[in-house]
Amino acid sequence: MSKCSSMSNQCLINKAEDEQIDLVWDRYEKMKPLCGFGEKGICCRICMKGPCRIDPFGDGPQEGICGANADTIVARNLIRMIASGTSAHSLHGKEIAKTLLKVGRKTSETYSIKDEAKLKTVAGKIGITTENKDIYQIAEEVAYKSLQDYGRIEEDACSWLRNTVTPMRMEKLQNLGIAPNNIESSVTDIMSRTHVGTDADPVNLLLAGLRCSIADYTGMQISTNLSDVLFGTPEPVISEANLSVIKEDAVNIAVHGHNPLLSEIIVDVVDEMQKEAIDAGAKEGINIVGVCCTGNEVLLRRGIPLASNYLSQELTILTGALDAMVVDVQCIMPSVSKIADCYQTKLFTTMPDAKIPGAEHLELHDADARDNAKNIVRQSIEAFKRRDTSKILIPKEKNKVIAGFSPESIVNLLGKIDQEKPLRPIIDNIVNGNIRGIVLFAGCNNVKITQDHNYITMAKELLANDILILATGCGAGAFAQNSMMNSQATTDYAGENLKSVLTLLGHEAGLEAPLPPVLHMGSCVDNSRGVDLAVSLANELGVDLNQLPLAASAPELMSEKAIAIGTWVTGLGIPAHIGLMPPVDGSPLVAGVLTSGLKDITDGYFIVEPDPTEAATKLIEVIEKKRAALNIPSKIKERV
Ligand code: BF8
Ligand code: SF4
Repeated sequence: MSKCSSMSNQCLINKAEDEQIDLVWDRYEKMKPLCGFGEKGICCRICMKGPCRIDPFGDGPQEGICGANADTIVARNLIRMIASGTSAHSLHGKEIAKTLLKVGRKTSETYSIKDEAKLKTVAGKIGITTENKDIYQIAEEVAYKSLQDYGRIEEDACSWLRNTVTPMRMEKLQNLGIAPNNIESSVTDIMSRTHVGTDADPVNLLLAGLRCSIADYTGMQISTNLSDVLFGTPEPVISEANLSVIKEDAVNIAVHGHNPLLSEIIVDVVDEMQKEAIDAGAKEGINIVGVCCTGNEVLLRRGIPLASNYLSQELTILTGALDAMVVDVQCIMPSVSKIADCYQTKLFTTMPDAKIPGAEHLELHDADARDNAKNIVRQSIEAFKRRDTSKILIPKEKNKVIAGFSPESIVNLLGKIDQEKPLRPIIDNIVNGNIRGIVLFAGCNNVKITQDHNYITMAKELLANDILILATGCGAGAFAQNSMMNSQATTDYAGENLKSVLTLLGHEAGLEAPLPPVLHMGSCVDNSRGVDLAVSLANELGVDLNQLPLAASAPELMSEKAIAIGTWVTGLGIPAHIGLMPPVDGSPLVAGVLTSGLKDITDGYFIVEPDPTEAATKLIEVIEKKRAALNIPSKIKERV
């Protein structure tokens, strides 16, 4: 199996081999064979009577020491993953909300409100009136009410859930008892009920997981919307992607992780410090590049080029030209510390809950965020001076990217065609079959799959079948790195009907070129943007989310956050394809609930399909069935 789909990245993998540096792929090989009990989810180390494991072949123990069977153990393990994913996304949102609260109270020395219009829209969404209130008061109230979603006592559902899904979906979630009133208690609930000797009913456990995943969705809404208020709502922006965005003649600083609170400030201070870098010999000054979701955040809002998604993060350092990597939280391989040591690269950690041995820790506080950012940039300039130029190897392959497709920007764009009903052109084209459906690609890379391969294979198939693609997280990174987010990609990959729509929309919107066939919506928390768009379409048509010709896919998922996202996608009634079996097939019952039983409860379900071509075929079938149920014509049938 090749390691990554990019030939130019392969040269860095070879370089690592020459320099005897282990990368993620090498550590994976050394780890084989992976633990079969772990892969099936049937090991339990919840209490110290164990660890216990269930024999998947039926010869050995079928119960843990306490009597828990495979169904209980698998369900408990799975929902603990959901709880962890929910914590990660939600805490991100909480940090942003706390920052907005400071801004509203005029106690922030660093941050301000960049999008007042969005603040007012958001206020309306969560039931806050704006008349006769100044912008600070609105910000304070919005932040306060958002923070209440983390700890409310009242039994009614979270504010950020109530008005962000369709009314029908809300009713369904409430009737099922899975509309959370409190994000953090949905996590605590899981940790409590999975304690030894508590909930042993796999279905009851899974329902708690489903409820927690809806809390995950709620936290994402907070993260995305309040980040837009503080840092601006993305508009289409042209940039580049791939490791080639690292420049030999610049001081290169990678921002990596998820939370935009620090990366935004670094981008801000760079302008003031360009001269220092040039004086140090960096002809092109300071060059900020993005990695993972922090990379997506600054790409969408600031046009910062994206160097890498998850799996090739180590390769950014292997170029020998990365002078600093600044990380915040989540999806940072601890290995970057050791690899940075082989080069001049400085590694900075910035969050109290995410330290890495070997890194310099410069904590982000509102009062000194700018000073810390300058300190980081200054140390990066010093690192640039220490570079060993003989070790530099930067791949050449560069890809143009058009990013920044927030629902607001899509509405603005389409408003140029129909100001009264901006979504009409999309709806009309879905109804007439020019756009047969929409698939949202999300999630990670996984070392078990050739990097980006599943994304690209599936997308080509779906686009050829006139299915529009939205993308977030490392999925978006995969498409950006593989030239699928520009106008040329529409010419190259879109089916004739989709191509004509994207060309027409692009021209009518004044772009003088087709819209890209894969729309970059942002980081993983920005999956909420995909829901916003879908909810607007559903509300316009007067249907629920499960009725739309929609699906989601995480073909290379890896993290617990991806499990949480996949689960809420199904909770919202949308089929979710995953390209790897999560650790659940030690329990046919749990696997069965996820892949079919859920359908009767939420209308959503998981499709597990490792083969990307098969997966695309299955998603096309799903979309055709939804079209048939809505009674809108099927171009497939017409063609046959
Ligand atoms: O939150 S897609 S590898 S970077 S978990 Fe992580 Fe997965 Fe990437 Fe963004 Ni999302
Ligand atoms: Fe074993 Fe039960 Fe303890 Fe798990 S909770 S480790 S199954 S005894």
